[in-house]
Amino acid sequence: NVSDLHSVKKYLKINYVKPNSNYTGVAKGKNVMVIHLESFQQFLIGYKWKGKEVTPNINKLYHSRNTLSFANFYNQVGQGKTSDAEMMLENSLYGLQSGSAMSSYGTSNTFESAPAILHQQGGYTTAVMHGGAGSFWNRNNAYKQFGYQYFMPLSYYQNKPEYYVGYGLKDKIFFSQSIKYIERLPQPFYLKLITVTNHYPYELDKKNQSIAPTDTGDETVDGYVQTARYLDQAVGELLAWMKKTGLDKKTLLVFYGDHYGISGNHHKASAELLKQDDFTNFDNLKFQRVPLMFHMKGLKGGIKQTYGGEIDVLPTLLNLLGVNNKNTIQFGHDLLSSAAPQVVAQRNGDFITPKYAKVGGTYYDTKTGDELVDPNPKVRAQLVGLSNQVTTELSLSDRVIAGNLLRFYKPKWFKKVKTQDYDYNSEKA
Ligand code: GP9
Ligand code: MN
Repeated sequence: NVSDLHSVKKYLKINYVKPNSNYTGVAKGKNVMVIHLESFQQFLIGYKWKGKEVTPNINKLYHSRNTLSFANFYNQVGQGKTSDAEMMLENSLYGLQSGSAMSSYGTSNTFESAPAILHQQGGYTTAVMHGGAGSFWNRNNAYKQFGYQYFMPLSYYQNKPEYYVGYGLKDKIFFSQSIKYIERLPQPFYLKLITVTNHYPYELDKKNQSIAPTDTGDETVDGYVQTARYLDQAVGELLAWMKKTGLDKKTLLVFYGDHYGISGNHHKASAELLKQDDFTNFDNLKFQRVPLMFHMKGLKGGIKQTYGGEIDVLPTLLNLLGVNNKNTIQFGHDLLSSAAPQVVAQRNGDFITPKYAKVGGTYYDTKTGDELVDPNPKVRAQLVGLSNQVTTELSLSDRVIAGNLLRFYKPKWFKKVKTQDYDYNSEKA
């Protein structure tokens, strides 16, 4: 009910962080292209197998002086996987403890999402393209509530058996067929391209394999570098096209990994990949790091050590675009702000900060990875404080979604989305 909304507003007001004004509006009016890197973990960046970089194109982007890269950026998804990542990026609201928020609440909830905000405040055309079924994760409904004007799922693409693997079109084919749609989007646009080839179980036809599988002997792990390499090449092709057409000069690119590729059930193989003797639960928490990169001609880049997560992408993006980010119901913070809180929640209540981490019932020293055995009372109080803060934040976000609280929130700067304005439900996929 409405009083829940007041609690949320109060919490967000107390925890508000002013964005970094040096970056406010540096990408104003640019197109925004969000490239969803399926199951792409941070450890892949710079990773070499048999002496070769697995992802040379993404590595180059990561180190470019025109890229803001984040070395300690964590995925924060739960069971909703990709859809939780999307929920966080579009709304700065967490996914749910169980199930998928987009599936359970995407059809009927009110949202104040990135596409609607950018359309209303920046005149953006908004679209999602994905070479998989439109109904997966309830996208065909949820995107309407998010205010996406266009959604091009698989039914908009030419499909053949050799084009497709796993959940959708192979990334190179998906990107190359997306071009004709991208070219027709009125600018500035806010466009999300969702890749899918680098998805468990990491299958790829021989012809597209350009690096040997790893040799841990864990079958569901060893193909990961091959599909990651393929995704990297697809990104390379997309960037080359953007350069050729000049679109790169007018566009802010946002790259993010949605969640792990190698789950916590593969400690032995993970240790081998990282050339470590063992792989602890703390290592597995650090394994949740994924890339976040903002790339644009002229952007003052650098590799940032700030700890953050998917919840923080929208506030960071809105600041770069110079779009209002006050009085919003968003749980994240501008990652470029020197006051960013750097407390990164995991959906299960675990967390990591530059100093401390929690996995299950165990606390760790983030710097050393050592368990904190018998911390002194002062540290103990800090740990409990952090733990409570994380739980509070998650449960307040849950209340926003489960209580559909945004229907009560009517800020001056936002007009409610009318889903009947959008018609892409007719797609047959
Ligand atoms: C399918 C895709 C996969 O459309 O986005 O979702 P995931 O299994 O990674 O959650
Ligand atoms: Mn995914």
